[in-house]
Amino acid sequence: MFKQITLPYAYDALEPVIDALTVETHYAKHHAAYTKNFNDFAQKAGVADKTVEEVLTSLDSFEDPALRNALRNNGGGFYNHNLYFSTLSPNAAHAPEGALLDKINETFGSLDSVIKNISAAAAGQFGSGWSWLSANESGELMVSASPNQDNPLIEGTGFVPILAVDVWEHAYYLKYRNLRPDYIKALFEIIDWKKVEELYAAVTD
Ligand code: MN3
Repeated sequence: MFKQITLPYAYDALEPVIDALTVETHYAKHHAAYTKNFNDFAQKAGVADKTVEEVLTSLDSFEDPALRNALRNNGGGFYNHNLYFSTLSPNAAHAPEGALLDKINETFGSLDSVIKNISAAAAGQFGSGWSWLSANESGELMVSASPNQDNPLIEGTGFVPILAVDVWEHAYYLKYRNLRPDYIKALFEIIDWKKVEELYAAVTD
Protein backbone atom coordinates (compact mmCIF):
# COMPACT_ATOMS: atom_id res chain seq x y z
CA MET A 1 0.00 0.00 0.00
CA PHE A 2 1.48 3.32 -1.10
CA LYS A 3 0.72 5.98 1.50
CA GLN A 4 0.24 9.68 1.00
CA ILE A 5 2.31 11.53 3.60
CA THR A 6 0.43 13.05 6.49
CA LEU A 7 0.78 16.81 6.12
CA PRO A 8 3.02 18.05 8.96
CA TYR A 9 1.07 21.35 9.08
CA ALA A 10 -2.52 22.61 8.84
CA TYR A 11 -4.04 23.58 5.49
CA ASP A 12 -3.81 27.26 6.40
CA ALA A 13 -0.29 27.09 7.85
CA LEU A 14 1.44 28.05 4.60
CA GLU A 15 -0.49 31.32 4.26
CA PRO A 16 0.11 33.87 2.89
CA VAL A 17 2.44 32.08 0.44
CA ILE A 18 -0.11 29.38 -0.40
CA ASP A 19 -3.76 29.84 0.58
CA ALA A 20 -5.60 27.19 2.61
CA LEU A 21 -8.02 26.23 -0.17
CA THR A 22 -5.17 25.57 -2.58
CA VAL A 23 -3.31 23.38 -0.05
CA GLU A 24 -6.49 21.46 0.82
CA THR A 25 -7.52 20.90 -2.82
CA HIS A 26 -3.99 20.05 -3.87
CA TYR A 27 -3.42 17.54 -1.05
CA ALA A 28 -6.88 16.10 -0.37
CA LYS A 29 -8.08 15.96 -3.99
CA HIS A 30 -5.20 15.95 -6.51
CA HIS A 31 -2.56 14.15 -4.44
CA ALA A 32 -5.14 11.78 -2.93
CA ALA A 33 -6.36 10.85 -6.42
CA TYR A 34 -2.83 10.13 -7.69
CA THR A 35 -2.25 7.96 -4.62
CA LYS A 36 -5.48 5.98 -5.00
CA ASN A 37 -4.96 5.48 -8.73
CA PHE A 38 -1.32 4.46 -8.27
CA ASN A 39 -2.37 1.84 -5.71
CA ASP A 40 -5.05 0.51 -8.07
CA PHE A 41 -2.72 0.31 -11.08
CA ALA A 42 0.17 -1.12 -9.05
CA GLN A 43 -2.19 -3.84 -7.84
CA LYS A 44 -3.25 -4.54 -11.40
CA ALA A 45 0.39 -4.66 -12.56
CA GLY A 46 1.41 -6.97 -9.70
CA VAL A 47 3.92 -4.48 -8.24
CA ALA A 48 2.05 -3.39 -5.12
CA ASP A 49 4.85 -4.91 -3.00
CA LYS A 50 7.59 -2.86 -4.72
CA THR A 51 8.76 0.59 -3.65
CA VAL A 52 7.59 3.54 -5.71
CA GLU A 53 11.23 4.16 -6.67
CA GLU A 54 11.49 0.59 -8.01
CA VAL A 55 8.35 1.05 -10.09
CA LEU A 56 9.37 4.46 -11.48
CA THR A 57 12.84 3.29 -12.48
CA SER A 58 11.59 0.15 -14.26
CA LEU A 59 8.67 1.47 -16.32
CA ASP A 60 10.14 -0.07 -19.50
CA SER A 61 9.41 -3.53 -18.07
CA PHE A 62 5.63 -3.00 -18.35
CA GLU A 63 4.60 -4.16 -21.79
CA ASP A 64 1.04 -2.82 -21.88
CA PRO A 65 1.46 0.84 -22.91
CA ALA A 66 -1.74 1.97 -21.18
CA LEU A 67 -0.72 0.35 -17.91
CA ARG A 68 2.85 1.70 -18.21
CA ASN A 69 1.49 5.20 -18.79
CA ALA A 70 -0.92 4.93 -15.86
CA LEU A 71 1.92 3.83 -13.54
CA ARG A 72 4.11 6.66 -14.85
CA ASN A 73 1.53 9.42 -14.40
CA ASN A 74 0.00 8.27 -11.13
CA GLY A 75 3.22 6.91 -9.61
CA GLY A 76 4.94 10.17 -10.52
CA GLY A 77 2.06 12.18 -9.10
CA PHE A 78 2.12 10.16 -5.88
CA TYR A 79 5.90 10.43 -5.44
CA ASN A 80 6.31 14.05 -6.56
CA HIS A 81 3.66 15.39 -4.20
CA ASN A 82 5.00 13.44 -1.23
CA LEU A 83 8.30 15.23 -1.85
CA TYR A 84 6.74 18.64 -2.49
CA PHE A 85 4.52 18.69 0.60
CA SER A 86 7.22 17.27 2.88
CA THR A 87 9.72 20.00 1.97
CA LEU A 88 7.35 22.91 2.67
CA SER A 89 7.08 24.32 6.17
CA PRO A 90 5.66 27.37 7.95
CA ASN A 91 8.94 27.38 9.91
CA ALA A 92 11.26 26.86 6.98
CA ALA A 93 15.03 27.11 7.33
CA HIS A 94 15.94 29.59 4.59
CA ALA A 95 19.37 28.14 3.87
CA PRO A 96 21.05 24.75 4.03
CA GLU A 97 24.21 24.08 6.02
CA GLY A 98 27.03 21.59 5.95
CA ALA A 99 27.67 19.23 3.05
CA LEU A 100 24.72 20.43 0.97
CA LEU A 101 25.66 24.10 1.26
CA ASP A 102 29.29 23.26 0.39
CA LYS A 103 28.20 21.32 -2.70
CA ILE A 104 25.82 24.10 -3.78
CA ASN A 105 28.63 26.66 -3.51
CA GLU A 106 31.02 24.40 -5.40
CA THR A 107 28.52 23.59 -8.18
CA PHE A 108 26.50 26.79 -8.58
CA GLY A 109 28.61 29.44 -6.85
CA SER A 110 26.03 30.39 -4.22
CA LEU A 111 22.63 29.56 -2.74
CA ASP A 112 21.12 32.54 -4.61
CA SER A 113 22.46 31.15 -7.83
CA VAL A 114 21.00 27.67 -7.39
CA ILE A 115 17.63 29.19 -6.43
CA LYS A 116 17.76 31.29 -9.61
CA ASN A 117 18.50 28.15 -11.65
CA ILE A 118 15.64 26.16 -10.09
CA SER A 119 13.28 29.14 -10.52
CA ALA A 120 14.23 29.64 -14.16
CA ALA A 121 13.69 25.94 -14.87
CA ALA A 122 10.27 26.15 -13.17
CA ALA A 123 9.23 29.34 -14.98
CA GLY A 124 10.44 27.95 -18.30
CA GLN A 125 8.64 24.61 -18.09
CA PHE A 126 6.05 24.83 -20.88
CA GLY A 127 2.65 23.74 -19.58
CA SER A 128 2.30 21.51 -16.52
CA GLY A 129 5.31 20.05 -14.79
CA TRP A 130 7.98 20.46 -12.16
CA SER A 131 11.46 21.75 -11.54
CA TRP A 132 13.92 19.98 -9.30
CA LEU A 133 17.12 20.04 -7.36
CA SER A 134 18.40 16.46 -7.42
CA ALA A 135 21.40 14.57 -6.07
CA ASN A 136 23.16 11.34 -6.97
CA GLU A 137 25.00 8.87 -4.73
CA SER A 138 28.30 10.68 -5.30
CA GLY A 139 26.76 13.86 -3.92
CA GLU A 140 26.60 15.69 -7.25
CA LEU A 141 23.74 18.12 -7.75
CA MET A 142 21.57 18.76 -10.79
CA VAL A 143 18.85 21.29 -11.62
CA SER A 144 16.25 20.19 -14.18
CA ALA A 145 12.62 20.40 -15.19
CA SER A 146 10.14 17.69 -16.20
CA PRO A 147 6.77 17.74 -17.97
CA ASN A 148 3.55 16.35 -16.48
CA GLN A 149 4.30 14.06 -13.49
CA ASP A 150 7.69 12.91 -14.73
CA ASN A 151 10.79 13.34 -12.57
CA PRO A 152 14.53 12.54 -12.70
CA LEU A 153 13.90 8.94 -11.50
CA ILE A 154 11.49 8.25 -14.35
CA GLU A 155 13.90 9.95 -16.76
CA GLY A 156 16.64 7.49 -15.80
CA THR A 157 19.14 10.19 -14.86
CA GLY A 158 20.55 8.38 -11.83
CA PHE A 159 19.62 11.45 -9.79
CA VAL A 160 17.04 11.55 -6.99
CA PRO A 161 14.99 14.72 -6.49
CA ILE A 162 15.46 16.44 -3.10
CA LEU A 163 13.58 19.69 -3.77
CA ALA A 164 10.45 20.03 -5.89
CA VAL A 165 8.67 23.02 -7.41
CA ASP A 166 5.19 22.08 -8.65
CA VAL A 167 4.22 24.37 -11.53
CA TRP A 168 0.92 22.74 -12.42
CA GLU A 169 -1.68 25.52 -12.33
CA HIS A 170 -3.52 23.68 -9.52
CA ALA A 171 -0.54 24.53 -7.29
CA TYR A 172 -0.95 28.31 -7.58
CA TYR A 173 -3.77 29.52 -9.80
CA LEU A 174 -6.33 30.47 -7.11
CA LYS A 175 -3.99 33.04 -5.60
CA TYR A 176 -1.40 33.85 -8.28
CA ARG A 177 -3.54 33.39 -11.43
CA ASN A 178 -1.23 33.59 -14.45
CA LEU A 179 1.74 34.93 -12.44
CA ARG A 180 3.74 31.71 -12.14
CA PRO A 181 7.04 33.54 -11.40
CA ASP A 182 5.47 35.29 -8.37
CA TYR A 183 4.39 31.91 -6.96
CA ILE A 184 7.86 30.44 -7.53
CA LYS A 185 9.55 33.38 -5.80
CA ALA A 186 7.17 33.16 -2.82
CA LEU A 187 7.51 29.38 -2.60
CA PHE A 188 11.16 29.72 -1.58
CA GLU A 189 9.95 31.45 1.62
CA ILE A 190 8.42 28.12 2.73
CA ILE A 191 10.85 25.59 1.23
CA ASP A 192 12.56 24.09 4.26
CA TRP A 193 16.26 23.68 3.45
CA LYS A 194 16.69 21.67 6.67
CA LYS A 195 14.45 19.00 5.12
CA VAL A 196 16.26 19.25 1.78
CA GLU A 197 19.52 18.73 3.67
CA GLU A 198 18.11 15.54 5.26
CA LEU A 199 17.11 14.24 1.85
CA TYR A 200 20.56 15.06 0.46
CA ALA A 201 22.15 13.12 3.30
CA ALA A 202 19.84 10.15 2.66
CA VAL A 203 20.72 10.03 -1.06
CA THR A 204 24.47 10.37 -0.51
CA ASP A 205 24.82 8.03 2.49
MN1 MN3 B 1 0.46 19.28 -7.95
